Amino acid sequence: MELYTYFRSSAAYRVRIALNLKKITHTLIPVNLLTKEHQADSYKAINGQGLIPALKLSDDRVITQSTAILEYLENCYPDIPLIPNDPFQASQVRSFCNIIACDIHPINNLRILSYLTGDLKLPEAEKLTWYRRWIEDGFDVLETQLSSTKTCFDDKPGLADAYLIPQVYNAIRFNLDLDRYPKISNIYEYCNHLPAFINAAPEAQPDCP
Ligand SMILES: N[C@@H](CCC(=O)N[C@@H](CS)C(=O)NCC(=O)O)C(=O)O
Repeated sequence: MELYTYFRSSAAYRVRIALNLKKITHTLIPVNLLTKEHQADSYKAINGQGLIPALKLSDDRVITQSTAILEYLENCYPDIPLIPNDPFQASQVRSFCNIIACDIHPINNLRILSYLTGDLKLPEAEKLTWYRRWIEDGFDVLETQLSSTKTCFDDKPGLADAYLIPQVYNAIRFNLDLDRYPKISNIYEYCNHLPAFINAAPEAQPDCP
């Protein structure tokens, strides 16, 4: 299968982590967000929304939206599960992931930030205030949902870690003070020593300048 990716796309970063954790053979196809390759007709033929990531299966069928891609991988590659079997525990993992996928990430996305500084002409400093505001809002709650385990829900990496680590990476990039989030910080530190996370990191990607 082929993953359409961009090294700094946190939605693609989630999928890269899951593919690595599940040991699924795949090829990375970089799409450059800065040169707007994602808005070209050739990419929109793959993902009509013009967003990263998209997963092309070996029979050329395509899945868009990282959450749908991750659900597909969980269903079709169950040997290394990323969510617990127990329905209630699984719901807690999905709830954690959705805080990131639905309530933090979409309002801090590239096109939202470009709209703030472009169309609305907000100064750069206000854009950063916006960015940090919504991460802090989510992280304040995520921190309370964690125990002192090595990873989010256990001592074994899973779906919640695949969502959390890219979001923390972005938070650090935008100079968020992580001292307020000791559990999140410890999990970030731990996961970033695991090969699946090291190989999925932006700096390890073929399109990282
Ligand atoms: N909900 C989508 C979000 C995808 C998304 O927003 N991707 C970003 C990169 S992380 C993107 O392509 N941004 C391009 C833009 O904002 O113009 C998913 O989870 O796949």
